[in-house]
Amino acid sequence: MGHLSNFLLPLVLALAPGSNARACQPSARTFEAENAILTGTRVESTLSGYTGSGYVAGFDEGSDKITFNIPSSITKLHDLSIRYAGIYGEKRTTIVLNGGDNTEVFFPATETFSTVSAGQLLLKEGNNTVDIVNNWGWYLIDSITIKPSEPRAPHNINPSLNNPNAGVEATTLYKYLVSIYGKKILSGQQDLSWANWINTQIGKTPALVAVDLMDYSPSRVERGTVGNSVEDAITHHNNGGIISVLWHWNAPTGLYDTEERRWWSGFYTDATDFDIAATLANPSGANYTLIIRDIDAIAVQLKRLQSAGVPVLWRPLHEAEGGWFWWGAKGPEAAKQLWDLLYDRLTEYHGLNNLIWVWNSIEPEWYPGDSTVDILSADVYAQGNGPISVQYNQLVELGGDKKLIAAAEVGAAPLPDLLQAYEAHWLWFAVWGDTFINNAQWNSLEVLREVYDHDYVLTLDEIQGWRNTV
Ligand SMILES: *[C@@H]1O[C@H](CO)[C@@H](O)[C@H](O)[C@H]1NC(C)=O
Ligand SMILES: *[C@@H]1O[C@H](CO)[C@@H](O)[C@H](O)[C@H]1NC(C)=O
Ligand SMILES: [Ca+2]
Repeated sequence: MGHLSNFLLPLVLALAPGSNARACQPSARTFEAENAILTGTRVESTLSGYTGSGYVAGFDEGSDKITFNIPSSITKLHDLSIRYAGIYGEKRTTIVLNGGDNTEVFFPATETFSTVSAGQLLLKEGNNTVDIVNNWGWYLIDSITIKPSEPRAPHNINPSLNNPNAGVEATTLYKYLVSIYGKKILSGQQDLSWANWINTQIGKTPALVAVDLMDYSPSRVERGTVGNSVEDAITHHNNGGIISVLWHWNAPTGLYDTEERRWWSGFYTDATDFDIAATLANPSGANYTLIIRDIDAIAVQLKRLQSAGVPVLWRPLHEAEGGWFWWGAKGPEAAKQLWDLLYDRLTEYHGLNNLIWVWNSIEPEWYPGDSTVDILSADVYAQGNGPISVQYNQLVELGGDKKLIAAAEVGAAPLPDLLQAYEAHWLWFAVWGDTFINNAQWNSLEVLREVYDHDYVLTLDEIQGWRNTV
């Protein structure tokens, strides 16, 4: 995990799938802001180009908002767009549905009124409220338009892995994953000990366990760490489970190791002056040699998994675009170059054919490219057990809907009814350990039971036999 952003509040939505499915729905409906309920905001008409009789301004305090009342004849997903003017530069607003579900919408700077697509809203049957709440403020709102969402088009997932020499374990796992994609989600948990904790609490075990190779990083081993996550991975594999591996790569050198920035924080940008861009620019330098040394050390661990017959959903260089880890600190070019180096060294030089390569950033400029990425993913820390559909849809776009998509780290397990309503077809979710999984603010036991007992969610007992996929 890395940086946290939590702006989602708990949401409670009554869902009646399929009810009145044939009832007549209007197509697009526009609601003028100046006719809505205004709280701390006011109608103006100085800037021309608005529709109706004006627009709403005056977003300058935290509680300032516009409330739209929106009736719906059925429970249905809708696309929301907002007509606004961002004449004071780029801004953000918060959209609140029925007093609960919260999403943030970005408003690019504009000189005139223009329309931005603002994600989806699951309107319930009856009356709904949609609030536009201040957030960064200083924007002008003309109107909103909602329209029933089209059903998601069929996915077009690549039938095979990029590595032509991928072993039978990896290719079988990939075929299995493709076969369930869009139909089910794999339950997952960071760390075997927390997967066992879930079993103790609710009697079900996650299908997927994610482990960290952090303590095998040479700059930690030098200081006495002893990794045990490979053993944990083999244990879960032998129980019929699926394994994902990430690597909090402690910088090979340049650790500050001060009171505030200890050596064991050495994967954070602010705990090291190690410069990945300068290192990659000088392949004959000593620091480049250290990078190779570290990759080779991690290859030893991945080979132990290969020897044990464990295919690995391999997710190195996670959250690169956040910049809080040193591999992302020097921008997208260095991160992509390091990804390519890892791919070549592990695949070609070390002959690791048990790896399925999972990329973990959303922004297009960070994407290393289709030929070295098998699966796309994102890490999302937002409370409320929502479907995180905004990030899902961004990843569909990033991969042209040809790549499987995973919620590789979440703070809150997504509620299956919402995943289905939003058609957010995450292949798996994995909740981070400790203060996330064992914390009712993020995941109450009631929610965990609902998730783990749901038909849409695959648990360890339900995936036995995946190795027989043909
Ligand atoms: C919806 O709101 C209208 C008034 O705006 C009210 O007459 C109606 O009863 C409400 N319907 C429901 C289902 O609450
Ligand atoms: C290698 O990295 C360390 C730590 O950032 C730095 O102090 C050193 O100057 C680098 N060496 C070279 C040759 O660039
Ligand atoms: Ca208007």
